[in-house]
Amino acid sequence: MAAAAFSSSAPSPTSPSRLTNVSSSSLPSSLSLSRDFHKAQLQAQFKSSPRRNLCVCASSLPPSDSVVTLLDYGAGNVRSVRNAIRHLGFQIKDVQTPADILNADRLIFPGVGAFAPAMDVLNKTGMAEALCAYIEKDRPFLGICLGLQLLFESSTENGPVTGLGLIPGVVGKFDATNGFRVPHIGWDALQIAEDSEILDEIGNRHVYFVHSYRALPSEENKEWISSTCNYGDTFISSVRRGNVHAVQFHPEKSGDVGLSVLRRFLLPKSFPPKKPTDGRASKLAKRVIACLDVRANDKGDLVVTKGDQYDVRENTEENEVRNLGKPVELAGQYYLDGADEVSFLNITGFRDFPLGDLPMLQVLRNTSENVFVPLTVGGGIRDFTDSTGKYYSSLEVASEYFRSGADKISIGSDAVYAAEEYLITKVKTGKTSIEQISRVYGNQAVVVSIDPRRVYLSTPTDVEFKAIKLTNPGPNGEEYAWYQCTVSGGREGRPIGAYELAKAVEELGAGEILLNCIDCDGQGKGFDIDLIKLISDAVSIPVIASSGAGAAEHFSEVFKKTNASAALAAGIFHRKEVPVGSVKEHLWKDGIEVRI
Ligand code: 1PR
Repeated sequence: MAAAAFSSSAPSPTSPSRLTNVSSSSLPSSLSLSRDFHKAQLQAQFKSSPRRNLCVCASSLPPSDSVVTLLDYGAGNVRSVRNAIRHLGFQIKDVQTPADILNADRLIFPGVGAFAPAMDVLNKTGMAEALCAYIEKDRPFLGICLGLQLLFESSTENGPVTGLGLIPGVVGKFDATNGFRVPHIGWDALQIAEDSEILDEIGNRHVYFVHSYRALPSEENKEWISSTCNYGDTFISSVRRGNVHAVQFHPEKSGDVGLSVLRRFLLPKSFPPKKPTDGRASKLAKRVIACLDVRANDKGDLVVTKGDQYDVRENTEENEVRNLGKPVELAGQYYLDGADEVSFLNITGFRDFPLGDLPMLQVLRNTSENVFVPLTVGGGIRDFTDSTGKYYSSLEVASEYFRSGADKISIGSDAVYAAEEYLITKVKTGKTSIEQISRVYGNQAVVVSIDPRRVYLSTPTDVEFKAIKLTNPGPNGEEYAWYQCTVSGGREGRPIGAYELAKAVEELGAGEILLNCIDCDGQGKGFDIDLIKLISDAVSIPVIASSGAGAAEHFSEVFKKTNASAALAAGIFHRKEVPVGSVKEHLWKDGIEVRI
């Protein structure tokens, strides 16, 4: 979860003083809930909420079999959960008052963001009390991600911060010292207890996690545990007691397996107790990501394009932008083909104002209706002042992307400027886009996309940046190179190396690195193993290898020779040379765990 700059001393909702006495007119609408949340997040300090002496009374609204009540406090991308619920044929009723919680027939709580501001909103709005009352009555409940963590007594996330206190235990951060990368991002395997019910179709198949904090099993909470997952240590991946369920993974992002979890929660009586399963998941899978470089062509249509070393124009007299298809259609196809994630890079975002790019936001909205794996979007994420003089922070730009369906945002040029300044001043100002966005949405939501170019050297001491000995010497027999970062889609080289940049952005709060290589882009000759090894050994956050894939073997090579957590490709998928499924089959046969 997010590393937000808050701490809390909110009263324990399990204490007798937590019962509320609120008239519904004094309670905020979902809109003001959302506003409250953002205010809470953006305030420099978290103040403890006043103790309440309130009583929430349930009214007797008629139940409806096709309505799901959703508790969305406006902290991030709940669009995917909404889309998944609608995809399964249900309507959504948003919680606006605590009474809506108490009146729910089934309640889904997709916790998003950081623990402290979430608890702050729940306490301030009386939702905490209503949630506890609802759960204590064994009403149908499904918490997702932070929606699981908040059920515990407390969290160390910028805390200690008091939670709802329904499950014994403290939520703590993963230990990154034992070689496991934090955040825990990707598709992992579960060890499922006998009577898990909503997990019955998962079996040995992977589900998607993205978090830095987790709860550990103990004697005190063992009766709650319905599954565990092993990532460095064994943590609680789901809990269940009666009709109350919560999962640390994201069912709405776990493809058809994840949809089965939601379906079984929503329609518990419609399924046989256990279905046979055919998966073979045993640990965190290496991810295969399909990337769509998107831009407007000369006619103004948004198209998927693909460059050769970042040149996306055809080598013809017209010199038009290469057009490889429509973004929403291609993304949908890659989802069906088994891509573990889909990335959209708005490659001209650096010169346009992304919030003015409504087609791109629409692409995200439409894609997220049918694609139930994580979506990343990049391009143009930075502070911006428009032609009327109105200022938008990078956080506002990113928020719009999240609201439109993105799970992660990717920062390119702006990360380079931020890292350059940080390396000079050694001061974290809290104002860079990386810091602003990771503070509110968590570092797992912030990818930094690096666009380096090889600069050959005769000796490694020729530059002040990290240089490495090359496996294959340069065109003039040079044995060394450094990797110079660029901005504006490779158009401008900057005085910083990929190594220095990667380490700086990790310190600033990036949760993942998308590592391109301009020399290899579109060449189909394989990934730059030297570069990917250099960077994936230098940082402890996940690294996505990118640029140069031309065959399934290139994916095995990068996973065998480097510590990359994922590999991304564009051209071979767009040109249908090697489908995603064949890449994964190949990896599996080669002994590399992937989600099949
Ligand atoms: O600088 O924050 O606005 O972000 C711009 C984003 O757009 C960056 O992530 C940058 O990588 C990307 N970008 C800018 N110009 C181009 C271009 O191609 N002219 N695309 C571009 C970069 C690189 C990869 C590509 C892989 C795999 N694309 O994402 O998909 O190299 O390709 P391959 O498998 O065909 O070899 P900002």
